[in-house]
Amino acid sequence: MTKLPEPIKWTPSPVEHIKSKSNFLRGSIVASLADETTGAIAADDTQLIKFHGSYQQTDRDLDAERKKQKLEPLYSFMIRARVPAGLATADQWLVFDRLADKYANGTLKLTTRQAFQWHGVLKRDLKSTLRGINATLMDTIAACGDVNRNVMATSNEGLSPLVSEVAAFAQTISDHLLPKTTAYHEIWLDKKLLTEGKVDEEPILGKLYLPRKFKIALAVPPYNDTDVFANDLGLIAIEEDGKLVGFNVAIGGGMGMTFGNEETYPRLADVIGYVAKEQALQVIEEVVKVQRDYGNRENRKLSRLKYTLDRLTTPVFKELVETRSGIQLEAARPYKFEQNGDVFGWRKSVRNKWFLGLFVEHGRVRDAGNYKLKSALRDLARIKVCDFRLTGNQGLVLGQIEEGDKLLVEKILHKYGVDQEVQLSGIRKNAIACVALNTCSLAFAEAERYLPTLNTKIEAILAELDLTHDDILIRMTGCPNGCGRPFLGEIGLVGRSLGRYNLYLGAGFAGERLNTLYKEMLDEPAILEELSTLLSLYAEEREAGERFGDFVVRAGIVAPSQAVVSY
Ligand code: SRM
Ligand code: SF4
Repeated sequence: MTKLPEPIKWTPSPVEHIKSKSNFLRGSIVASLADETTGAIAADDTQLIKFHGSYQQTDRDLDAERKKQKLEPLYSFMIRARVPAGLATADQWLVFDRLADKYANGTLKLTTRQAFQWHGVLKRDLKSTLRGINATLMDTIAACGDVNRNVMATSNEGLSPLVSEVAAFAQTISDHLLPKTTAYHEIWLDKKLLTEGKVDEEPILGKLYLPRKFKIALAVPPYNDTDVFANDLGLIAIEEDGKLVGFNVAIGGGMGMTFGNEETYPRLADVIGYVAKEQALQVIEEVVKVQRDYGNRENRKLSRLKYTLDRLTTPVFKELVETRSGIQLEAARPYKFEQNGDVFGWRKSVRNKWFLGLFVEHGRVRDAGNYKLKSALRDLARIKVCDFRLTGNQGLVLGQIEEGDKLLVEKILHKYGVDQEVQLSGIRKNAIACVALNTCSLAFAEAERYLPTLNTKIEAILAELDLTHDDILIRMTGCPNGCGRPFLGEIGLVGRSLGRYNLYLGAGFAGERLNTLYKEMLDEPAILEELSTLLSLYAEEREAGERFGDFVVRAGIVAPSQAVVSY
């Protein structure tokens, strides 16, 4: 056996210092909340509050004007709930809908990791909003920060008999890896008694928590709708005779990169082996602990597991996990993914309940003109005919519907103009756009507010080529951090500056091959011109059943990029 490496002693980054002196994530958040002289919180607390599920933001549309008027920026907070496997009840939906109106900007945002977000909450309303969420027995702990984030899993039980067990396991993982500090309950829920005479401990995450965010997703083949290979740790459900027996384990995925920094890159996870379901939690915990001990704590740009993996090499990382857990992974079992987008329309589960996959453009739940999605979903929640399952593609599945209620569901959707019969183009229903402006502090360009308009223009091109109903994956983000997983788009548009995007092409349709940079700094006319040429070629020269992403690679328009590998 080779000698395994020792962890490196890093010079701690500023964020490591903040965590270290925070007394298990308390910092001065209580004092910050009480300070009425500003809408902001103290600088160190802006790092710590992420662990509690919130980000301080400004309204970027107003930043310049307020600066001119010598006003402080319009500070507000984004709140993110932790929703393992994206499962929410009708009662939770109703409360969340009300919180959006009462304290936030009137919309609910369904994220690319199956979570809820509220934007625009003022400091004075933070506590009430968090308490409102907690009153529904959902919380926001570890939805952000250097911890294990929301655990994703396929939520549409109409897709496979394995889905409910896999989703329940996602909840188990989420609970197991949660921070143990009682800071959250003290600060937001006033539960002081919890800490009396008790010292906080973090047996898994450690006193300094993880070096960086950590993400886990589970997928049930043939559906890769959680983009399992974009995660630090991916688990692919393996079945035998219709029963879940275990998981293939994939490590080292991540989308984020920084323009101009060659050391950073998007990366797909490597499949390192198979583990039986009874031993899976132990292996998961050990992967987290290896990253905790070996991850870079000096340079946050290089601290995700993917960089730890490439520094140590995959075989060494795997050996560390096996040696420390005492569990040998078996050879990865065969599996096949067919798609990573959502499945729309009605599906029946093995328990004879119906599930309706619903399109929600970029996850924004609101009423717009005659399309009153927010009202429709509120009505459905009121009469409790379904539960609400968020997908990993900013979509929604209405779940557990009785046969006799199907018509009623359709009638309510129709009443509010949310008809499922509406013929969405293949490009629109598969499109993902991150939040970007006006709330994201890191955005260089628009995404959610712009992609719908751009798609309308692309739809005109597609219509001429008779490609309207071809499924094509387009993904846009306002910067290269990758929140909409743009490097897994057959067409990826990544914001460089206002109105300018890098165009990436050629990802696989099932999330198993990254795309490749094709052209830089394109404005809208240039994007449309490029896509018009490429889509025309595709319409003329594609082979039967060939996907757009595969075509551009086969035709030599772009070189193939990294694909999933097995060790
Ligand atoms: Fe993200 C940071 C929004 C999924 C990679 N992400 C942010 C912040 C919090 C900006 C910030 O740090 O100030 C964005 C808040 C915008 C806003 O106003 O809401 C933000 N990320 C989102 C969401 C809401 C996008 C969406 O439109 O759905 C997604 C929330 C997920 C959730 O519920 O937890 C979201 N972010 C992702 C994903 C996709 C995924 O996880 O499958 C990624 C790529 C995968 C990955 O992590 O590698 C992603 N977000 C990032 C990064 C880059 C991390 C990196 O390793 O380089 C940042 C920046 C950072 O961490 O420094 C970031
Ligand atoms: Fe913000 Fe960039 Fe993430 Fe979009 S990809 S939400 S612009 S950090």
